Amino acid sequence: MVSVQEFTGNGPRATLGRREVRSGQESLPGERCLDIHRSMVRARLMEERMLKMSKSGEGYFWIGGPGEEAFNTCLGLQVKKGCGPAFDYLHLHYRNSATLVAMGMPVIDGIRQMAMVLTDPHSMGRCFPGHYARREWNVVTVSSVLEIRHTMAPGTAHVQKRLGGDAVTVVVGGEASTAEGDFASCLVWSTRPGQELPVLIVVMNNGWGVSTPACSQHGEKRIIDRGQAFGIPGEVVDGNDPIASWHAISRAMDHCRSTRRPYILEANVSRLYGHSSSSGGHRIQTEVDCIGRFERKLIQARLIDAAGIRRLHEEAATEVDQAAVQALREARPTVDDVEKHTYAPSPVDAVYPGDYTGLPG
Ligand SMILES: Cc1ncc(C[n+]2csc(CCOP(=O)(O)OP(=O)(O)O)c2C)c(N)n1
Repeated sequence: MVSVQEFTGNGPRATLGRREVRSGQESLPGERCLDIHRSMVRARLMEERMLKMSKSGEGYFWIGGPGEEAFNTCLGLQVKKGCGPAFDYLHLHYRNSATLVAMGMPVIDGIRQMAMVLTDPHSMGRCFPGHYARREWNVVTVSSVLEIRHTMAPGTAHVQKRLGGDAVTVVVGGEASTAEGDFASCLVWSTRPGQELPVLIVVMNNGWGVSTPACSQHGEKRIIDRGQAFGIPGEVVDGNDPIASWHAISRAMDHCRSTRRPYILEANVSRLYGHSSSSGGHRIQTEVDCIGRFERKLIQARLIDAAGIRRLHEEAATEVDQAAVQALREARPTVDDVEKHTYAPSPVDAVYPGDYTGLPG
């Protein structure tokens, strides 16, 4: 970890780290801001390396989260991480890489999925990039089929509610996908009278569904307004602002943890490289870059200087380059691996192992 002192020479991290960085009425301690910033940079450089791999033939299709790092990092840092219903369940979107990095995923694991190698812990190299699955952290497999996670989320939340405690279920999707009926199912199932569920429904609003602008599709002013009919409170936050995002996530999680009821959080974010490699994967210069904006704030607060920021980017670039070199040397899945870990073993297998011929009619 690079320290504040190393960046600025202005004094020990303990002193500078206590300095608050403000955004409007809200603030965060300097030390927290530096940790968020470093995690955002590592996630961004990991994604940019993966995008490069898609163009150089070291991988194929790319889709991911550049432009969502501010919100997604703050989400990952506030998750109650662990395995089983006493911990938070995460039903994530394919743009949640910064959440995984903030939770402690080594960047090489994201790159391994891009490189389609057997060591990819999420899918053994068999899924698209950004399609994470971590059983030990309750990260439910990301599906390319939009919004089906919204019908699964009430299931994990139901178990959490039955168990007691304060764990919540977080489900994330884009604003365009909220047009799917599964989003409505999530609202209905999270609010059945007497059986309300601790689901934090996060809508990442980047203003686009592939190439269709949101303004041509939504009669409602804000996605969160759809929660009104169900009595679900909500909030819209500037997802490009890590300080505002941190506090909005904290309020939303507190609500779900303490009331055991749902909440909708809509984060306005950028889509920095378009939809995916299929739409070119070119940098969109007109979109706000949450990292550049946060860095100007950190410099202004004298927590870091331009040289320190440059060094941090260089370190992250070296880390992801080395990860790509390593990942590309690793073995790929074979035909025999195609179906592995797709289905849990059936109880029937214990009785008739590998032979179903003796099964009763
Ligand atoms: C059920 C389903 N319908 C359509 C698609 C094709 N598709 C993939 S991404 C996407 C747009 C999603 O937009 P949004 O929900 O706003 O998320 P974003 O990609 O902008 O983050 C579509 C239509 C799909 N994957 N699954």
